[in-house]
Amino acid sequence: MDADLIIKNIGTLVTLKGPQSARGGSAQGEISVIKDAAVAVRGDRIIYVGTGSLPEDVTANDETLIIDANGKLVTPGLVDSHTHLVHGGSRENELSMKLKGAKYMEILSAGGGIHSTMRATRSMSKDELYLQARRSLDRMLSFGVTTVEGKSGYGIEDIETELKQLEVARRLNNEHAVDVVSTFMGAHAIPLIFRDDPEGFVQKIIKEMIPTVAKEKLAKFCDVFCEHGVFTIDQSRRILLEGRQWGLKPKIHADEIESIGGAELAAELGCVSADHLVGASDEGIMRMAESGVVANLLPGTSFNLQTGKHARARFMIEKGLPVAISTDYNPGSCPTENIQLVMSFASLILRMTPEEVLTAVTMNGAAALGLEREIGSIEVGKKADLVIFDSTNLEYVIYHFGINHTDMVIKDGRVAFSKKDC
Ligand code: IZC
Ligand code: ZN
Repeated sequence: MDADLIIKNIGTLVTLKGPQSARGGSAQGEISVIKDAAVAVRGDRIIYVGTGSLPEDVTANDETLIIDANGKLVTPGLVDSHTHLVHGGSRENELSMKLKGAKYMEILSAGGGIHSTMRATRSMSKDELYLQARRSLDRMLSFGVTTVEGKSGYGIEDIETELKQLEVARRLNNEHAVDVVSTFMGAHAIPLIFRDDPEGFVQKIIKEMIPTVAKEKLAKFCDVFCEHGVFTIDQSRRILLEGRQWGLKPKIHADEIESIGGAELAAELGCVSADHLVGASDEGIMRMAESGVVANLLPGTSFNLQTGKHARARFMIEKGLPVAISTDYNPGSCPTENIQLVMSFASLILRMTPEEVLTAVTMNGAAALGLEREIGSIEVGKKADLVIFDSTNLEYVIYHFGINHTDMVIKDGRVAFSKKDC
């Protein structure tokens, strides 16, 4: 069979070959490496992965694009499985407030934080939001990201703005090389006008917002900010159960700031992922491992919040809980699209090995989006999403932090980013 694309002369190919499911425990560190490798692609699918000499049935013709990796590192395309991609404005004004000691939740309860992004997002047109998010998506792609999750949640009680965000995400998914998977997160903050009636807002989410989003087929997941001062365990449960009735799979922002039993709720509901988990209890972590929930950790956020508290990745991995890592890109608690920086944080702050980190941003990130059969590893039949790094080894990418190591990104079998074009 003629290949459309062949990458030859790969020094180190990290395939992540193995079961088509999230990897926990010691499997999180087993990444399956082939030295002196080649990959062949037809259409958007991988048709050969192995040593440099292609088998006889994989052939090239005049049209085949042959890329010489020059002995460098190739990995699966990276998956950023938790972001607030589509939003208006930015919140650099919070930096000086933070330096004076203001806490994230204090800024939020004073009507800033998420509320200020909500005002900015409401005031922008779809086209303006699209252009702002597209710049971020271009940056993510340049860092090696080929699939990204993006949440609504800056319309909050204003359903028009929620729909606007999700429609922008859908347009990006259609028009940009990077795949954008959408999550409805109306339950992102208690709107100021519902301050004295949070239950009224929960009812609005359940009765109006979830049905509308589901009928318009604008989201795959439903997410809730389950946190002291935002949505309680009981409210989160009811919202996520209603979402599930409508076909939206549950995700949860759990125990980010305080330990209130979010991890336990994630296990009870069988959430696809529970995210943050800085304060997750031992019991919650063990129950999540038993229920097949992916722990999606966001060390860029705990770094930026500067609370000195971080998710217990080592304990989670020891207990067999698969760990994913994401940027949490958002204008408040983690204003960066740089997943490679966050990978370094995962290693330096959460003490994950480079191999565990790579699994976290490929196969486990894919599983956090329910896409483990399509993406996340370099195997025959899977999508041809690949990154060529300007390094001969994985350790170097994690160790030399804060810069962009990407040479080239292949998305759906095509060159979507090349450093030499920059
Ligand atoms: O805009 O602050 N944590 N939601 C929950 C966020 C951070 C996004 C924001
Ligand atoms: Zn978030």
